Amino acid sequence: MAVLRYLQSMTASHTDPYQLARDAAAAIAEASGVPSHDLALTLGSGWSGAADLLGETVWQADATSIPGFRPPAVAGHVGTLRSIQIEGTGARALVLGARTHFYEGAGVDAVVHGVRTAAATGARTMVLTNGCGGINPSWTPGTPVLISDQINFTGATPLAGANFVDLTDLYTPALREIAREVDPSLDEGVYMQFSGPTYETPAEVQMAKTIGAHLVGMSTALEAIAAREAGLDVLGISLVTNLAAGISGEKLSHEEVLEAGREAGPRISRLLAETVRRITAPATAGGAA
Ligand code: 8IG
Repeated sequence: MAVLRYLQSMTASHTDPYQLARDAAAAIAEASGVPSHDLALTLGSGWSGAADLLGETVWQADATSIPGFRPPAVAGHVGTLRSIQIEGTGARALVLGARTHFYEGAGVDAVVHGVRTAAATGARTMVLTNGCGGINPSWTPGTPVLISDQINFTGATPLAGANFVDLTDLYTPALREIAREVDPSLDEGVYMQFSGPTYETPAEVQMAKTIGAHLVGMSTALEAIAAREAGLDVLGISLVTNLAAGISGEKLSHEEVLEAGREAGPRISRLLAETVRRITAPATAGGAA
């Protein structure tokens, strides 16, 4: 019987994605010496430099050393996990430099493993960043845009069963407010996640525009759903690295994406660092209890 129970427990941790996330969180706590985290960030295309401005890195490791994390498939993504002590507030941030994309074909649970792990470390807030295509022609490459809402066009979901999660305020309004205090010039837009790995056709971009999207990308929407399921507040910020196909007449290239990220790096790093500092600042006396 003991052997049977052992085999069942092994099977459970290998098939239950929530258990795998708890195992990953325990491994992070053990390896880092940081028992819990307050906030987590996923750094997408163009955003990897932002971690350095957040505060002191107290631990970092190759993500593949932690259960459930896969090596990154995209040039420009860094497969590193970091625990950072936020400058000024002392809060603990878990930085996920590795993202598994839906187009890798590893399944939705692999895509949202980082978010579920963040929740299991104790994080209450998930900051999701990405590089994406912009539909609004005034958003030149290198423009950061707050995500106000999303359209999940992947045909997939991280949830299973009769789990009717409300997504009315998926991207927490109070967090968007804080980001706009840091940079009042920030625009907002609806992010539409396509499956990828192709960029859209111009006709698909026109469809996206017609149904209410302003940003098109290959990440974030599935992760935001998993974050909300876990009860996390969500902040999403896109870096428009290219105009979506057919908007400018130019062809899209991954090189262009990397270049826009490099140029916008300092500005978006400061935006992210200051926003996270304010999110994690303790409430001032006289403020909300
Ligand atoms: I960076 O134009 C980046 N990622 N779907 N479309 C989609 N994903 C993207 C794009 C884009 N640019």
